[in-house]
Amino acid sequence: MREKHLTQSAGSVDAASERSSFADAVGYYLSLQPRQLPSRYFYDALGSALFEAICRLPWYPVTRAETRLPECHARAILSHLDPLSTVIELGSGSGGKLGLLIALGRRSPNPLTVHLVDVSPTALAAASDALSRLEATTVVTHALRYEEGMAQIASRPRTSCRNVVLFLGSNIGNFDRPGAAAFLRAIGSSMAEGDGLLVGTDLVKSERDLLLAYDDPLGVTAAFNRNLLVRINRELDGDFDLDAFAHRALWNGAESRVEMHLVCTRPQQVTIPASGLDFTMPDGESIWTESSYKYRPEGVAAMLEHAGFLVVAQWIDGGFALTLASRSA
Ligand code: AVJ
Repeated sequence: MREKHLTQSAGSVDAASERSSFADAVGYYLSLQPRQLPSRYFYDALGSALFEAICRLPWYPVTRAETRLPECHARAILSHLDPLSTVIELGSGSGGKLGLLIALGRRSPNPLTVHLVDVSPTALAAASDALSRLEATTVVTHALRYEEGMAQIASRPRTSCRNVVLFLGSNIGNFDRPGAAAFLRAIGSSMAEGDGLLVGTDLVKSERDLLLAYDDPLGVTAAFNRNLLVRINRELDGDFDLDAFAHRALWNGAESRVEMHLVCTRPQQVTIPASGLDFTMPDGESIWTESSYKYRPEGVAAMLEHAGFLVVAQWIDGGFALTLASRSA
């Protein structure tokens, strides 16, 4: 039997205001010392495709670990959330992990509404396509940043059944520690008592393995990183000399994070008219493009409890942790 496919698109930012906020952010962050760019801008159509390729690399274990966890524990995870009516996934990417969780873990085919919040329209299209094939499932997409998406979802009427918020793929790793704590609190404030939060975190492991994951021998991560400059050149009329930037990944043990940088290897003048920028970059100066924080299992639990959650269960596999918490009273 063929099921009904239900998908709606609830919100997105229009292209002109998207471009102008990108231009402003680039102007602001590239003027800081050290120069920076926010990692959320990696995900244009090409960047999203490169990220999907990263997820298939043998050196990037995050996605495989996080696919195995719901494969093994989907029933256990969802049994804590019965009766579930609404799933909200922040940073859904292509939606594969959520699809597995629902397909394997759902006991009764009660109608389920799935809200997907992601800045990448390409990723949302793939995810809603995959998820709307599930039985009795309505998919609503929000092409917005996490906070805006959460606010839009919270403004809708809710049922008395349970909601669960999924924050998988180690997406929380892009926040620094205080930022992650504040973000979890903000999510908690839009949840009702008994609602669930499932968080995926990459764990601290050997420096060698961490660096291989972020500086792979095929150069896919390097392309993903440099694509940010490609995007600035294309969308904001920038003139970065792409050949003159080297990809660098490093482990910052004191901060417990992998950092990605783009190091200038030939002195150059950079102009980005849409951002009001005109500056020189000497040989060796770098642009810091991403931080990916790594956790210890007990650190995740402490952070959640501190943000007003009760930890229900934690599953660990392949250097990765999935932690289920519920909103405390
Ligand atoms: C999507 C933020 C979880 O930090 O591992 C992958 C992005 N950057 N390779 C991560 C990423 C370089 C990824 N997150």
